[in-house]
Amino acid sequence: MFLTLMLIIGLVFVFPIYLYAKDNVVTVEIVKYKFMPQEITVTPGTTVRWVNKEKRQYHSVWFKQLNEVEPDYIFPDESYQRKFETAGLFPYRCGPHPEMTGTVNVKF
Ligand SMILES: [Cu+2]
Repeated sequence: MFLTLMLIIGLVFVFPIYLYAKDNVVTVEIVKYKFMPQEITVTPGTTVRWVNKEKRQYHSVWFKQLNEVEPDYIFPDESYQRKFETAGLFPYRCGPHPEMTGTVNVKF
């Protein structure tokens, strides 16, 4: 009886949290000097993780239009992540390669 109760509690409370947390990270790959996908739409509270899939080239994910300083470069197999709490359009670019651009569209 106790075990059944714990199992039910586990399924009802813990599992949805697990799913929620799992679904709450979106990955953008950096391949061949491109952000893939270039534009993503996420809900507020989502963490976006950029993963550098290049063989040699480093990049950065710079929200220059938010008047931020450029973050550290991300080297191959490294990643950069950022959580988006508020709705809006968030364009970014790569520091060393101004032609590399992307947008995070955060909306409900
Ligand atoms: Cu770059």
